Amino acid sequence: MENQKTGISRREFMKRAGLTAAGAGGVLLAESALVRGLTMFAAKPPPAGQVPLPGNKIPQFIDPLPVLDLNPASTTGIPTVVAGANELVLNMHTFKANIMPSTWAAANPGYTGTWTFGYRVGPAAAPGLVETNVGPVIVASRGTPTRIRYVNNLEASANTIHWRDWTDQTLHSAFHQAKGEMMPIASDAQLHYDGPVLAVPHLHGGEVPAVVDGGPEAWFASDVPGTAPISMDKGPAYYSMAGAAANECIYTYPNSQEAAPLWFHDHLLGGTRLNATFGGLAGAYALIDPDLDLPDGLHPVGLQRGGTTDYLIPLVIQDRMFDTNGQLLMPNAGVNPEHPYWVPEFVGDTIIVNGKVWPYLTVEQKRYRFFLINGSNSRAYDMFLQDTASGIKGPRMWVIATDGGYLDAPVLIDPNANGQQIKAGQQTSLMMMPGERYEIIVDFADPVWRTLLAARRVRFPLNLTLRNTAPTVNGNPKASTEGRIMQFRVSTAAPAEDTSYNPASGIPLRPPMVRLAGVTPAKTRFLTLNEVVGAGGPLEALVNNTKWSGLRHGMNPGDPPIPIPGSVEVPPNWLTELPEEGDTEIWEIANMTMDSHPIHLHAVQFQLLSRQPFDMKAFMAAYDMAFPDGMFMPGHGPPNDYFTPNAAGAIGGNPDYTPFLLGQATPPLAYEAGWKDTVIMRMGEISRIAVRWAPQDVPAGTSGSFPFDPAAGDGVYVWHCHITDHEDNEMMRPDQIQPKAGAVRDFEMGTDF
Ligand SMILES: [Cu+2]
Repeated sequence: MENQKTGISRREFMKRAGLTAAGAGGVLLAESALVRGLTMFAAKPPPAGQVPLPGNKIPQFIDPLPVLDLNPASTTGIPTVVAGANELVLNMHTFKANIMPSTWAAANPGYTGTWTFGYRVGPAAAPGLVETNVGPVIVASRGTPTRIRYVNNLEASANTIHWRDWTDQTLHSAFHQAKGEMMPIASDAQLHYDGPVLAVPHLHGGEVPAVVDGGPEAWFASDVPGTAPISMDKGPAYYSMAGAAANECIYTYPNSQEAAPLWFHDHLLGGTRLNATFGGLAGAYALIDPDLDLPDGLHPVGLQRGGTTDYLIPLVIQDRMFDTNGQLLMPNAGVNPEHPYWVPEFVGDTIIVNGKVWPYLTVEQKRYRFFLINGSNSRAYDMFLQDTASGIKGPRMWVIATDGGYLDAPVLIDPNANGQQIKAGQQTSLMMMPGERYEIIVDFADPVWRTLLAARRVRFPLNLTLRNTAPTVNGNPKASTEGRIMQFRVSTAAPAEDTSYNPASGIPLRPPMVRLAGVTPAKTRFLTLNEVVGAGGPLEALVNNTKWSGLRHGMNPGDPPIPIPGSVEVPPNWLTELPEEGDTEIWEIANMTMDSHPIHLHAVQFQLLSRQPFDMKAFMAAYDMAFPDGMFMPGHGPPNDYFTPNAAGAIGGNPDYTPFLLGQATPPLAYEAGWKDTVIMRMGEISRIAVRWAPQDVPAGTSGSFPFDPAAGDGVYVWHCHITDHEDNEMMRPDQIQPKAGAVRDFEMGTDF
């Protein structure tokens, strides 16, 4: 019997699911990719007029990595802005960037840069050719709000960025909203979007009021018209402080949270994969805390050696495909007729870092601090360093910060750990799925590594490759292309003494963070990740089997859609996640898909408690049986009433999973055990997170409130999968924090934001 969710026989599916559920955590991703591969489709043609340039035809390690440049108008580095009291203007532009290697450009004289989207600093006209399209690094200080005027000047055409070819108007998206329709327009199904480019900026990881969160329906249109008019130039959740032009929004972020490596990127409904992760609208936001007492040698935005500061180096890691003209090429042949242009997971065969194809960075034999962002659509990176010539792995890496801020102490990643150490939990690589960030320190004079080099008589200078071994829907990465992220050229230069913070010392990075484990939750929600599969492959992905709108089919064909029972309408959607401000909730999320998903919650930082395998076959049988006709109904919401607790006391509308648990719950990896806003949830596992709807530094077990009304202006947040191809196709839900009565606020709507 064929399973309607997977399109393959249930027995076949469960055999593989059982295999992965029993496996160790580290191999799950690989096996899930293998399983996914079975449902994958044959290669489809590229967009009309573009010929793919295979990644293995692009030279590697030709040009230096762009690093941060304290000139906000820099065209060679990453423009960097220290935010203060003044309004910052960020223009969303379409422009040319020097993404392709200079040797390739020299051999292709017709190439004058790759058309891309990007954020640029200042109100000036679109820039000329720049080295990178990566958005500016904004350095903001805790306690000093950052006011940003975002200006949408984006344009797209066959002569510039081929963005229109990538749009799919069958998705629930801003594109039909711009035409005044709540739902996709049937007559547009085979057509690409032809109006002005729509966009909305989101501060990822930011603890900000919902109206300035830049959610998917808060979009606004460019002042550059398309070929067809639109009837709405703002989304239903658009908000701005007073004084914005029609193609602008003005947001002020409170910066009230703990120091953290945040980033900002576009979040357009049905278009995040096009605008942000593939198009280029993304940048780093380093929130520092001037009052945080850091250990000697650690600087808020880098490392300190005596009187010298070495600024941190952002590594925005993304994958791309290019055409033979060096222009962005996004495959747009859908796998199902229902979505003619949507691709379930974009995977590029070329890696870019900070907007440059396979760059290199020359380093001295000393410590460096890096700020890593996985800014890709769907690609995970599992990373370690390796000497290119000898194959010796290392140096070691130390993780000092997660998505939401500093860890209590550095966590070692040792690629040469032995079996016993690995069994004891030692990690040998750093895994990141889209949306995750980590800050790491690498000592290019690591004494342990130098011993290994000396034993093999390897001498400096030497070249290291930042390797990637994470599989994709296409299987394992090719070692010669996707298996390489960038190169580090370690020179013979070395300081007489490196007085910067040494992570190997184990000196704490901060006073111990608040820990939410053990707090009695006000509510436990048990929710699911679901995949709906059509004739040709994945059709859509869902959280808790619920559409973005919260609407499901009526009882009979032809009936209008109806909201999930008990849900609350915040137009134009119906919400089921309505946590009370100050409450600590446990969210238990069962991944019933054949994929890993990085699940991201807006508004707060949370903590991963554990992951535990469950018997998917048996659970799914019970789950399916709980639906009205004893059969899974895609998009129906959970099978039972959302708000009636199940046998284990959890709301969410799903049957108790307890009888189906397998094995032990495993704690988060040591480097994940800090504040996170995006965590990897694997197939066949229940991932448990503790979410407190309050600031991070409120003591555990107490309530607390935000300095702003989180629901001011009836604003909503979202929670979603950060595979942007998934979030663009229903794997996202709006939610709203119920403000605490009587909470003291000092950041007010209308004046402060
Ligand atoms: Cu996903």
